[in-house]
Amino acid sequence: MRRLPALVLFIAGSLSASISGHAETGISVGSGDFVDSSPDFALLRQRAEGNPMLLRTLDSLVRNRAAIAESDNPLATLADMAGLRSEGFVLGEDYAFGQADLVANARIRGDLIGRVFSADLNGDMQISREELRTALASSGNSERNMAELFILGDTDEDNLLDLGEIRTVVTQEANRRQGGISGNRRGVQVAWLFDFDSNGTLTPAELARAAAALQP
Ligand SMILES: [Ca+2]
Ligand SMILES: [Ca+2]
Repeated sequence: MRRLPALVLFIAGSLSASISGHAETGISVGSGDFVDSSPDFALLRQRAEGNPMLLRTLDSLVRNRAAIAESDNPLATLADMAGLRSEGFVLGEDYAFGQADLVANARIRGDLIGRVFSADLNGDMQISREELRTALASSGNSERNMAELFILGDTDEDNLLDLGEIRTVVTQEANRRQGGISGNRRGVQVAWLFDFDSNGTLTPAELARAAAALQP
């Protein structure tokens, strides 16, 4: 057990209104004057392993931990230093970084599925090569991506894109496009790092837990 400065306990304690139970969050401020944050720090390190950007961020936060703890608003300072503020994060509120990505991904999939099925002329929920040819002929060059998706997606090469093949190719294409948009957003990755219960939402309690984990 490592002794924590009173200020860290203040950080955790000041957020107790939003913490439903200390046992769940791992912050135990009620039973004595110290909490053991070393397992949490080890967890953050382990999660950052293999991600140079997250390792650099974590190192920088550790180097600046005194400045964070001694600032007027330690959690705000931590959020600024971690790059969270540039990503729509609001201090004191749940930050559903995971859901935002899920919604964006679903929209891309919806758009792709709509375009794929606009070629399904006989409505059997499959796209034949004939149907694709007719659809492309009537829509011009703007739908050239459709031909690529068809070739990529027809993995059994029977010249028919069935529902299973459509699902696979649409999922892959949506992930590829989204990776290009949001793959390296620092704030989202830091939110993922601090999301202790891995549910896609960084809560104020989890941010406080991360702040405590950074203090020796
Ligand atoms: Ca096929
Ligand atoms: Ca969470």
